[in-house]
Amino acid sequence: MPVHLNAMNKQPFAASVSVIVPAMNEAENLPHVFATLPEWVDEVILVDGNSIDDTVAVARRLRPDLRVVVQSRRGKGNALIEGFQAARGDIIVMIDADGSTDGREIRSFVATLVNGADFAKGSRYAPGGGSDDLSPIRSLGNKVLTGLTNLLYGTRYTDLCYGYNAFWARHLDILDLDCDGFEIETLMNVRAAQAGLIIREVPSHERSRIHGVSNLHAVRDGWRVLKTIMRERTRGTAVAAQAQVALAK
Ligand SMILES: Nc1nc2c(ncn2[C@@H]2O[C@H](COP(=O)(O)OP(=O)(O)OP(=O)(O)O)[C@@H](O)[C@H]2O)c(=O)[nH]1
Ligand SMILES: [Mg+2]
Repeated sequence: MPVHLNAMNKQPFAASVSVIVPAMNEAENLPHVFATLPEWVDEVILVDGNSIDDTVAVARRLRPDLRVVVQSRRGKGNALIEGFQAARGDIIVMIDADGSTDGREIRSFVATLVNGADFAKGSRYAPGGGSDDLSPIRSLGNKVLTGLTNLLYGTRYTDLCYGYNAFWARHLDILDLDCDGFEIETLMNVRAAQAGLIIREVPSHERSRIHGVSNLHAVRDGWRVLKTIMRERTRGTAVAAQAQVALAK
């Protein structure tokens, strides 16, 4: 039986919060990232992608209470899914380890959930959001993929491919995540919509990665995202029916 966290001391919200941080060779960035995490988060789980630098040692030094999961396969999607499975909080927040996502924004994500949303989706294009990091090619690709998703799924997303999101852990079963790569956010977004979850966008400002190089390849990963958008349509009806039953419970 899973162990659940009680929302602990200092928590401004009546829900416990797990922060999942996928990290592959991010030792130099972790001090910056962990410094932005609110003191009231209940647990931080680092999912290591078999880093060949000091990622795990640095992370443990910075946060003795850290939980470390070593992913079983490769890719950010696999890392996040295994981190989600290990989480014990009521709310799961996913952030990057490269310094591009600001932990101080966790408060708005959690507030959005506590105020009634099932899924709080970060957006760099919502009023108040922004990016120092999006190249013109990535921005164009993201806009096209976001538009296609909105057309096919009836959503009103402004930013499909963004890795800063939060959701109630109880929805993990409905999301039923099963992918390995950077298409993970797309998969979450389309499945959340198909399941009829209440989705609210949260403005977020993305900064540039501080040290190191990106693991994302625009064409390869854009193609994986596109395939996910097209493939998931056929899954829709069955999932929607299942989800309605689960949500009604
Ligand atoms: N555990 C694990 N983490 C990964 C893997 N691939 C990427 N990550 C992490 O996922 C986060 C996002 O990956 P990035 O390489 O920064 O991709 P990106 O943010 O799209 O690219 P940039 O904007 O250039 O930084 C970072 O914290 C990475 O360390 C992986 O295979 N395993
Ligand atoms: Mg990044």
